[in-house]
Amino acid sequence: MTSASGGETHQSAGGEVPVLTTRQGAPVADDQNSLRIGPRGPLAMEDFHFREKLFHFDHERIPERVVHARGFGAHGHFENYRPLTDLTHADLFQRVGERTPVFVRFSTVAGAKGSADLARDVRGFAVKFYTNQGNWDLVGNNIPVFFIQDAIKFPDLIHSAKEEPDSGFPQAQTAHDNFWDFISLNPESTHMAMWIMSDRTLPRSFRFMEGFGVHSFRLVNAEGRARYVKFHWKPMLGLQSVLWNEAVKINGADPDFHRRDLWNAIHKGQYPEWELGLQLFDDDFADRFEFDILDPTKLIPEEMVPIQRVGRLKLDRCVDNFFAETEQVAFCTQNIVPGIDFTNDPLLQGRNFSYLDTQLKRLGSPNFTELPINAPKCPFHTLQQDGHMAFTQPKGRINYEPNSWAGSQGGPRESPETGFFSFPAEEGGAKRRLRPESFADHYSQARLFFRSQTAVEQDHICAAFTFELGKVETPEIRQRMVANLRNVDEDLAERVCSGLGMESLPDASVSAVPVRDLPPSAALSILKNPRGGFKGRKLGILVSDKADRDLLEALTLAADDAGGGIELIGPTVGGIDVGDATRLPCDQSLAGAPSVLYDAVALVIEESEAARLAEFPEARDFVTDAVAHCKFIGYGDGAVALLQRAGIKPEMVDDGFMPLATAADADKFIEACGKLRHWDRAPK
Ligand code: HDE
Repeated sequence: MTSASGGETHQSAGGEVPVLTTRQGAPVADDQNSLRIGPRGPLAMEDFHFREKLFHFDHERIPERVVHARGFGAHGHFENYRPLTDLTHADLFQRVGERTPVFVRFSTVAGAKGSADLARDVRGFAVKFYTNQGNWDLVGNNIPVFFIQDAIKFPDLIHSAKEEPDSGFPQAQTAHDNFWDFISLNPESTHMAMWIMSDRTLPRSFRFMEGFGVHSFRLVNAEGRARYVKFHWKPMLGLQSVLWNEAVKINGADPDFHRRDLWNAIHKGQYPEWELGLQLFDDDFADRFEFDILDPTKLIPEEMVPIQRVGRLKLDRCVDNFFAETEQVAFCTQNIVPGIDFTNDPLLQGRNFSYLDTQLKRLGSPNFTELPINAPKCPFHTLQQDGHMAFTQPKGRINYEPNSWAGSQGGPRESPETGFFSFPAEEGGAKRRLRPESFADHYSQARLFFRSQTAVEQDHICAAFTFELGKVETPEIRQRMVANLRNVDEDLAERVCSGLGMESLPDASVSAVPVRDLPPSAALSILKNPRGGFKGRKLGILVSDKADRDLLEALTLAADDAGGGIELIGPTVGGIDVGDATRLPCDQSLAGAPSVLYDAVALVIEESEAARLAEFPEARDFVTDAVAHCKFIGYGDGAVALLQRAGIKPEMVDDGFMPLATAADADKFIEACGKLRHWDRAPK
């Protein structure tokens, strides 16, 4: 490294360090200074290195996705538990233990590429399987139903959810007039509205959420027999969400909370896994079922059609380059393989147009399929040619068929044996614009969802509606939404009505068909399905100088044994003095690590240091937030001064507070943390 006449830094190539070149390969002598006439004179136009560098920089951006712009991806594989030959001839499902490479991209829907991760929003869960018979894209969400019943309404839905066009805000939020105006005028959205106001839209991490293909698809076996299927992803670590108050604070403390979580987990070898579940049914069931299986605003309760778990998805490799992989990956619902087929779900049919179309806008050329992240990993041969950015260089004269040339000279040919055949469903009827009557029940499953939740979850739904509608400035929209909620559940409507300070409950809106009481489905609740255990979770330990080193080691060991991890949070990131020759380094400083970033917290602080720390608002917030968010709190003797100064009175110390002195206490504490939250503390 040298410093030149202007004091700028120069670092030179040599040994293993390659020479910097232009895109044309010409070596560059000086990358710090542009070519100029005289030391303080104008720049020379002939500076090809400067021009090329700026030109390329000016064109670095491509249009972000019109929806799902904010996302994060990783590589992995899918492994079969058993052959599914009876159900499908899809090559990827034929052999037990076979692994198919996958790329998965998780996303939020409404926010821009740079928006925060913890927006209250649906999460995308898009999986590209690179199978031996081509790419299969299962482009799903973390919610099993959708807002609308016809793809023609998608632009309206998304326009209403995104920033309002005049002001350009709010960003990544549905808490505004346009969105609730649209939802309240489209009763078909009510079921989805219940889901988005639930904790499902505040996942603790991508690793702790379910995925759903949403639509009914078909599986077709070698004999041509078809069954309907709904695809599910079940997280091996169980479901977990954060509280709204946490989400708001996480967005400030770490807007990359979800992508950092996935990146760190994979780098640490804690590879996230999901099981693929199939809900299989036939025409008989479809005819008997009280809703239309083509209606994407409806689900089939697991209690009615149980889920068969057929394989496991594991993500074990982060991308090398975010742009090349995560940004350029192009999922298309039309990417399907022999043995799997579409149904007439009108949303799916519309999506099959939109995804291919959008890739051309985003990636700029029909050759986006040649990008490494999008290209199949099996051999592929088409007669398509040319276009912007054609990277392959096909040989030979054949670009059409049929043709007269024999053998390989004649190029690729169709294959009736292995090729894709569409399921020969009989179709007919008058050509009309209409909504089928079988799609008309918009409230019964919304009620089913609400009544399947625990009291805590119902509280969160009521609070979310109250918050979101509280941001709506037009009283008529608030009233219309509450009128719709009366068809879902009277108690819900009353609570939202009173939360909004409305003078009286509006009349219930008119429902197209009578609303039914359906048996609750426990599978729809997060809290009724606890997985238990601290695996994959993180303990934040607030420490000070003279902290009990043995206790810290015991906590670290217990968290490790449970498959979780810890971070030490010190007054400074430089570390703490624990009486050894070397300082114990910390992972975070208190100012940058509020307790919202952790699943549970421990306070391992020496007494006099606790009194000193307690003077800092960050330390008091660390405690009061952990209490408010129903977290398990372990505390050593010394920490009592901080608890007191944070306003924790002795009568507030419930079973979620656990004294820590010995290694056995540490084990007991981590075991309790496996319950994730001490819900008894939640305000009633
Ligand atoms: Fe999408 N959706 N969508 N969507 N969607 C896109 O395609 C669209 C829908 C989903 O990580 C776009 O490549 C229409 C349902 C995910 O790259 C676009 C309709 C479900 C992703 C598009 C829907 C989804 C997208 C924008 C109504 C769950 C991100 C960028 C008929 C089953 C994929 C892009 C990724 C992305 C259109 C509804 C999931 C514009 C027209 C239902 C996970 O093509």
